[in-house]
Amino acid sequence: NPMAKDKDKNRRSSDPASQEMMDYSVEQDYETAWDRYEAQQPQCDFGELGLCCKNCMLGPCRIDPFGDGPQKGVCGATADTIAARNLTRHAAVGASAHSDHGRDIVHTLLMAAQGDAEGYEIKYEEKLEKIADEFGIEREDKDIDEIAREVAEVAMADFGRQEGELRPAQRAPEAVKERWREQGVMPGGVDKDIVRSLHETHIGVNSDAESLIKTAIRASLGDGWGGSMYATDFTDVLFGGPEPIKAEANLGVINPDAVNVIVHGHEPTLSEMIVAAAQDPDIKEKVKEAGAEDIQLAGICCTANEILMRHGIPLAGNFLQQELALSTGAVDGMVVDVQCIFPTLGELAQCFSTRVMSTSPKAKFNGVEHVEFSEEEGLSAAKKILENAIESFKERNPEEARVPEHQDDLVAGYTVESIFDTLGGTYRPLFRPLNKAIMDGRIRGVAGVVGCNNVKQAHDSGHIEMVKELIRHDVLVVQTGCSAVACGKAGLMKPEAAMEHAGDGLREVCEAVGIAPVLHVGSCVDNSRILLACTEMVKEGGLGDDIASLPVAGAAPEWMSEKAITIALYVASSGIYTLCGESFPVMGSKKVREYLTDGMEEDFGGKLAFERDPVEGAHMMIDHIDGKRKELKLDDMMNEPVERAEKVEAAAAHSS
Ligand code: SF4
Ligand code: MSK
Repeated sequence: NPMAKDKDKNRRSSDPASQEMMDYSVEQDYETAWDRYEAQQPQCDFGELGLCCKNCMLGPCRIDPFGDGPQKGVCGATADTIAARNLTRHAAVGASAHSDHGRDIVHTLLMAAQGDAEGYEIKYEEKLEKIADEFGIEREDKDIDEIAREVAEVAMADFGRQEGELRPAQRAPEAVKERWREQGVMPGGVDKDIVRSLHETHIGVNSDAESLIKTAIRASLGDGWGGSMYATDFTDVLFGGPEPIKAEANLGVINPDAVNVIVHGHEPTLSEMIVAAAQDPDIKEKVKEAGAEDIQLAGICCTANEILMRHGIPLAGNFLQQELALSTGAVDGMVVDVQCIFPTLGELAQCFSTRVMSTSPKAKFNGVEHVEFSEEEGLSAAKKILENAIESFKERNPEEARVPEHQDDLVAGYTVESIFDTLGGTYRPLFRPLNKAIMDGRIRGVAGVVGCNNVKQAHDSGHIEMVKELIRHDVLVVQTGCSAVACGKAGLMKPEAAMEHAGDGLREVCEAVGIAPVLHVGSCVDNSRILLACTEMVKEGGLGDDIASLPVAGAAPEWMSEKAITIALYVASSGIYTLCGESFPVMGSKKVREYLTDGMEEDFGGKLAFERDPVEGAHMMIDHIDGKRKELKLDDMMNEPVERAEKVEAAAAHSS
């Protein structure tokens, strides 16, 4: 691997703030993920190819990819069975992480409705009422808390559903649902489909690779159109629907003169309370007494995206910057909940006065103090966390603080609802302007570029290079997760980016409506917003009656987590071509590889592709988008802008 044994900071990250902190970390002897990656070389090829199995104690077994050694495990499982079973387990874990997060949000809504959750209230009544109507819940003569309670109970039952089809999955276009039913993957209970995936991978259960992959797809769809969708919906209901909002991104947002508190992880139930507690007069007074200028909140990973979208709280960075943020020595408190948190943070924090605080009973860390968070006492826990950070500020040695100056501006907060307003104007809440811009060729298509950072690539470069190439070719980009953070830091999420980077057609649209060519649509669970935006594009008409007929594509250029496997599976099986920058750990099985990258398209309308080079990957997506335009007979609109304008005019004259 070209990244192994390579301390060259430019090859480790393309982000200037991270490069600076990497140099500093080397100088100070602070360990980072890049060092540990280097120490892990060479990594196990059997694992990478998906050819090792330790599902029972007849093993562990491994299959020789070259055919000279064993081709079957002790039980007789082949490379196809082992790779498919491993994939199914990964997808089940990814789905469980997102969906357990979704369950927690539903639970918070239920507690808020019952008046049992301190500091929580229903902020987006219109959305709640819309969901109630969709679920067939009678609203007459009921107050908002009563409606919320009934909606939350119905949603909670979907997690444990034993019969029938998952409720939010009914939002998908008819053609998509038909396909899911035909393929036997229409999701039922969120939990049930995850449990079934695990059962099927036990020794001696399912050994048919294609059938196992479909089981993985069913559990993944239950995440994308279930657990994650509930997380997004009810986060909006509880904390408000995001609207476009300006903010800043990168380690430079850490303010050496303030009490710096970083929230890191995924669940907004805690971070929202931290935002509220930071406004508390008592806390403000304590900050003043400690001699700090203010309290500076910032975020890392998806929790960052959640509070950015609703409050404009700046982004400190993405996944691979969590240790670099601590290395500044200017972070007084880092609050973590679940997912994507390095177990090393407690150890690193010992070099400073920084207090890292875990909050979830599901995620405790060695050397990290635990401040248990519960919805019943959410605000009190948040205040305690801030008080701890204020105490650490008093102990901070300003001489040792090193904050890189880099940061950039961005606009975040786009949702299915707020894109309506931005693209159509409030007077015309439709996806018509977007579909029309695609039909007349000003926008070639739409790409969702999402996912993590991975030390196997130069941090952020996969996201930034791919996105630049896409917008240069008039593809509007929507982003979530750490990918969104990467492009926000690189200045691609501000309207001026259209002038500098977008193709003529896309620039024209961006300038007309005042948007950036790259739109921040939220956290990892908010990929469900992208599924619903595609559904709205189908509903709007003119681009076919199926998500699979839209000129759209998805990508996760630097993915690393099991959640990303789940996301890729539910996006592709919803009908979207999905490009992954790192391959799935299944390449040792020809059958699994070929099904995912080819056969799947016939069954689901979408498929996966694997390509590490981000520019090459962008062109594979553009080719796919162009293919869809051709099927829709829109291909001749994508010409030089002048020629295209003439064609659009001629077409308009013809139709009138
Ligand atoms: Fe080996 Fe089969 Fe057991 Fe896996 S399930 S460890 S292949 S014997
Ligand atoms: S946080 S899952 S590293 S996107 Fe959602 Fe980032 Fe990937 Fe975690």
